[in-house]
Amino acid sequence: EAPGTEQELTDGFHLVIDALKLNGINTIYNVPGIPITDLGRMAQAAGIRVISFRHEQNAGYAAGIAGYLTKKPGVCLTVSAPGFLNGLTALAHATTNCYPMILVSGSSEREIVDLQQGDYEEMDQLAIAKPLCKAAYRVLHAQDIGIGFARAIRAAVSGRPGGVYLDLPAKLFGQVMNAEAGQKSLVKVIDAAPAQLPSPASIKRALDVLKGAKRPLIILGKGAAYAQADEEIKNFVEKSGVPFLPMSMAKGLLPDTHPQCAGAARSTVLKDSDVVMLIGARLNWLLSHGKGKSWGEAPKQFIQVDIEPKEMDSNVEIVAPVVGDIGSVVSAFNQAMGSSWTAPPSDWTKAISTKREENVAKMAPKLMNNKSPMDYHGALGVLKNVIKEYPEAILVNEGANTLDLARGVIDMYRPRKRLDVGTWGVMGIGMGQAIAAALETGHPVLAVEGDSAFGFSGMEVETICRYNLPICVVIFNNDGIYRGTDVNGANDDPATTVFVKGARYDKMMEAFGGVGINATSPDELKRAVNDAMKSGKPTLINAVIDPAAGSESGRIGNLNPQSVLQKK
Ligand code: OXT
Ligand code: ADP
Ligand code: MG
Repeated sequence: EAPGTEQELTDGFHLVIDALKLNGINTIYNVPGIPITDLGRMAQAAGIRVISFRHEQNAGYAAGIAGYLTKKPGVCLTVSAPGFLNGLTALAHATTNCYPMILVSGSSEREIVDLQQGDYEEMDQLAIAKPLCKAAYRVLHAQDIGIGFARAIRAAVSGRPGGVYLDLPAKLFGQVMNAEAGQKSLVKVIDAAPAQLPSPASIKRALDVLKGAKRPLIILGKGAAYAQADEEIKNFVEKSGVPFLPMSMAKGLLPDTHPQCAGAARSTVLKDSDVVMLIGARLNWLLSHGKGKSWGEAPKQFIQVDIEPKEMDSNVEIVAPVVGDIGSVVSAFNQAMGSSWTAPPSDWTKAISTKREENVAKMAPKLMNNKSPMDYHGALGVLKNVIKEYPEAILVNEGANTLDLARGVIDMYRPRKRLDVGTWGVMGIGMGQAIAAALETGHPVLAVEGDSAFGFSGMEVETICRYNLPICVVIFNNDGIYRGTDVNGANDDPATTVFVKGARYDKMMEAFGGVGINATSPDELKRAVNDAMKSGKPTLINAVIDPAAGSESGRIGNLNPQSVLQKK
């Protein structure tokens, strides 16, 4: 270049950062390394919050749940091949759960990868990611970074949200271009998740079916929580007078203590309802595919509200499909219902309250038991009261018995406060989700973890301490998976489902400067959790649970295949 004609330059690193900032993405969940270490440093210097994890899967689960909580794509940044693969489970999980997320991964050079010449961490990442996410893109030229991010953001949040893969080869970061042209190449995505209005005919059809019901039921799923149409949904449910059943992560959309909540009468409402309106919930395994024993004998009509047209008739006939975004659909319902809507017959609502009161009364004494070592109910009785006292706190929950019993016992009062294993029932979401929940919401987090579940992401307690996050992890330590009592009759190896007996997970937290407590009774547990909620200090409580207290696979033992040959 001739002297005196130097132009201002930018490069791939800076264009990536500028593209994120322009689109209001202010947090990156990552694990550094070649070729993205400097990208993280520069992003941090440019005011983006860069949260470094110990394993990419946890960073990915953090990004996914950040997307669920904010309706903006959560961004996870990983290194090539192994880092990418570690993040990929979380990307697939986000897609399965309809969480908007972008996995941005550095990759090695196309020329070498495509000839399979053995580059550093060589892998054809784009091809591998494609079947596991909603969309996958690669950017080869600095001037395409803006478009690449725009496509990724739009794909993640529009329609049914999901995971998107964005492949950035190492060479891209160092490519330079004219700074002004670079700025012009960036795209601020306009109306990334456009409203999708339902057709008036579908609204009328749905309300007509609901009106004709003698025993109606509304099932709220995590799509309804994601939609952030909390007031509209509450108005609709209350105006209709129809009992509602919240799916696990929809708990708290309306309080579990709401008079119309049928959570504690689940079997009854599934069996005996005649019309079921699904709002942001799929008829997958969690709802026994809408058929079979748990749905009873009586004929049933389904109404389904979903943004994804292909979801209709996926398992059973949907007599009134309503395709649209939940906010628009529910407000259309509210308008079309007018001021006079007849509540469902009172014999139906009374039958439900009776069942509900029965179940609640059956559970109440179990929650008071003060045994040591604790059983699940004794320990959960304490945690139920903690969430009642701190309804703003976010509950993260995984395990088998620890998951299923906590779901039933702990009432939720506010939307999007319960974050759990989701559609796959996956272990390992715990610490990643807890960290993102604390960072994205600023509220304290209570993570209730089976000892096995915790093990999948346990190293992130260091991350919790490093960022000094208000997270209280309670480990239900029953010495194993489902139970700690299995024995191996064949040789000296431990049984396949048990861990070191009497392990002290609290010491792990102390190793990094957090508070570690060993709690052997409900009273000790109560004191420790209350201290943690008050202080906001990173805390891990090893709650000693009777190893014999759990049951195989919690509440889904029926899904285990049986051997005809095995002698019992
Ligand atoms: O109406 P009825 O009478 O039927 O009563 C119902 C409600 O009405 C009533 N109820 C109430 N009563 C009173 N008061 C209140 N408030 C109340 N609320 C409800 O209670 C009953 C039950 O209600 P519920 O729970 O709503 O209904 P139900 O029938 O259970 O619902 C069905 C389902 C399917 C919707 C529900 O069960 C559900 O959502 N289940 C999710 C299950 C799940 O996802 N489990 C996780 C996977 S298990 C297994 O795969 C595990 N693994 C393997 C593995 C995994 N998962 N991932 C990876 C990456 N690798 C491996 C492993 C390793 S679990 C696991 C570790 C386990 O060990 P841990 O140490 O972590 O945990 P522990 O078991 O504690 O040791
Ligand atoms: P749950 O596990 O709670 O039953 P699912 O994950 O099975 O919930 O279902 C969530 C559903 O919500 C998905 O089918 C998804 O397409 C839908 N969904 C997500 N966001 C919206 C939205 N804003 N409007 C309408 N439907 C949505
Ligand atoms: Mg356990």
